[in-house]
Amino acid sequence: MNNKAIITGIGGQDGAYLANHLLEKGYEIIGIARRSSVNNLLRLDVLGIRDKIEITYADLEESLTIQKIIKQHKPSEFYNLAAQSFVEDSFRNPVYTSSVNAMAVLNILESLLEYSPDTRFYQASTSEMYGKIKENPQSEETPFHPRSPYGVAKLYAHFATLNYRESYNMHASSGILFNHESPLRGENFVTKKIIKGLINYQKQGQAIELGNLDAKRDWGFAGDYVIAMHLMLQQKTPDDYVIATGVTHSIRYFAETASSILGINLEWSGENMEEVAIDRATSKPFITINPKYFRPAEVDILRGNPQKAIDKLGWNPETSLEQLIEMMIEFQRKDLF
Ligand code: NAP
Ligand code: G4F
Repeated sequence: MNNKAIITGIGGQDGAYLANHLLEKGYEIIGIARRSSVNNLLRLDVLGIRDKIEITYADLEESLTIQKIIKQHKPSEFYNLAAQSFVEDSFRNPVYTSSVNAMAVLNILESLLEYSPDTRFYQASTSEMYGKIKENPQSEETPFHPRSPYGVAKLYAHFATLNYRESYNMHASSGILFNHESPLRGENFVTKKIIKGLINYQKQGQAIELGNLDAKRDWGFAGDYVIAMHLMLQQKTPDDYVIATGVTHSIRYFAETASSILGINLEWSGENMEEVAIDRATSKPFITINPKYFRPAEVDILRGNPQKAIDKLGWNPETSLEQLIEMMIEFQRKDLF
């Protein structure tokens, strides 16, 4: 079989890192992106790989176009990374989020079954599906209880993937990925927002507004996680895998660590919505709380157990949170993205 991969969401954080990884392995890559009036392929430019990828423009909701692309290319591997990926926004746009994150995935599976049944399929599942967690840490066996329209839609796609595997013997796998970040992370997500905000504070003195500081996440590096996606599709049999570091930290800890690396001497003061982070050097608040960033239902804590991926895929999380923060800060100082 030829090494040809279709990647949806090619312009996103994971799409860019995965494309880079597969190009290094000699793959031909067809990237699906949606048309935009701004440059939504900037990450490919930053990694210097844009001209090595064949870009095809299609919205994931345009089911017939997606079908035609599959029929035309019959790829050896299909990675479905496109999604409305911002949990907070899914509360404002639940129907759209379900259309892209759930129904469009069903269309891809149907199209593959009809026109390219030997294609190996990867679905970008998520730790958000655990939501109100039933055990800690979470593994492939942990029951799901999503807490957002995003999580609910992703759970549908997760089980659709499982169902096509069981019903039609398709090589369809889901990676249950815990939060993964990088210098190329979207600026709405809390890690990038904090790092960009702190650097901006040092330059211009403008404070950052955040929401729930006490939620905890298991954060890894996106560059490590795309390696696991590829490994899943090289296995003889398809399966589901948790990809995580096994370590969890609060948003508060993330802000403290990033501040410390940047040389900002942080002191918390006040409580609840009145809590602020004070810069000891100036006595000014540089982090404040805005209730608008709280979600109608929160995922309080996530911590994954990646043992199955370690044992079966030979995968390992290589980057600590502290290394990740340093990498993000170093990149952000260049102000490229
Ligand atoms: P991301 O940076 O937000 O990228 C998502 C990509 O999907 C973007 O290129 C976006 O295009 C595209 N997209 C959105 N709606 C689309 C539509 N209707 N039609 C076509 N393309 C569309 O997300 P990411 O962090 O790379 O995540 C990749 C996947 O993994 C997503 O499915 C996400 O839900 C899932 N996931 C992420 C994490 C994480 O921590 N990063 C963890 C678990 C699972 P535009 O640039 O034009 O918006
Ligand atoms: O960075 P976040 O927006 O990521 P979230 O909601 O965990 O979702 C990310 O990870 C999922 C995997 O678990 C992916 F499936 C999903 O696509 C996405 O990549 O928020 C992390 C935490 C939340 O608890 C949120 O309430 O940070 C808290 N938070 C506090 N203040 C904030 C803020 N989040 C954002 N985005 N902005 C804030 O100001």
